[in-house]
Amino acid sequence: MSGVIENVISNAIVQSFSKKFSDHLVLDAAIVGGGPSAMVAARYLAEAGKKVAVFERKLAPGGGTWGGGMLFNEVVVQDSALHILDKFNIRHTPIADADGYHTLDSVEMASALIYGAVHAGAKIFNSMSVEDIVFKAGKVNGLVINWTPVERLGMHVDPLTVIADAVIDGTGHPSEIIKMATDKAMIAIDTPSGKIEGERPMWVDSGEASTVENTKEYFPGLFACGMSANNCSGGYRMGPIFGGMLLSGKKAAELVIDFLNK
Ligand code: 48H
Repeated sequence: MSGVIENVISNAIVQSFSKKFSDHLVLDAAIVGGGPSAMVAARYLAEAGKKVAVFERKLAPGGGTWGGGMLFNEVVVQDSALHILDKFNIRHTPIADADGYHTLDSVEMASALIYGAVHAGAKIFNSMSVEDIVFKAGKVNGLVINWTPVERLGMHVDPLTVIADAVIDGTGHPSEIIKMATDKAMIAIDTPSGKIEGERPMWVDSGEASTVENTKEYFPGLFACGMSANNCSGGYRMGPIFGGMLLSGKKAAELVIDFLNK
């Protein structure tokens, strides 16, 4: 009974997804987590002609963007990151009594970041969790992935792998990938202790600046952006202000482009 519409739909989805997935099993850059810093990094990498994919645990990418501040779905971005908002066509309004700061709709921001990354050529694989890294001959070579429902249900199902020249940890507060690298591959990362320093309490301006400073290559081929970078290097948190996340994503892409072009 092939050729009936029910079969045509199913077959088209299976074929189309299989092609997309197999075309992205070997990458220039693999990004873990689909938060705001990762979406910006993905777009800049794709625009530079790099083959890049994002693996996001949840059904909806966007990370902590959607909820704004305490579920009031607005966030704040400062002047220095407006050029990134403008690139993604995200509208913003100046805050009357805080020179240089702007509010914006967090749902518009999340959806525009995702759309911008995908339209630039990055592929997003949602509902996929990165459960391990590929670590060969002293180098991070890629990711070990599985379906999130498999992870959540604790099903005993072996994973698949994605090979990548560069890996970006965009997993937010827990720095999951760098933690795997330090715990399981027992590598020393580029921090004072050689380990994850741990996030510090709220200090908005310090946290915003250090998020960008701490966006770097922590081990050859292994980078961190956004809150993951802050956690690795012991930066302060900053609450619902997102300029640092956007600038961190851009910086991560620039570092990875340089690394790949060497
Ligand atoms: C697949 C994974 C895995 C995994 C996690 O936290 P995020 O929004 O990322 P950032 O760093 O770009 O943005 C941080 C910002 O949202 C924030 O929390 C701020 C500004 N906080 C300040 C404060 O003071 O609290 O997103 C990370 C994403 C999430 O969508 C996770 O589901 C995903 O990564 N993720 N995906 N495999 N192992 N771990």
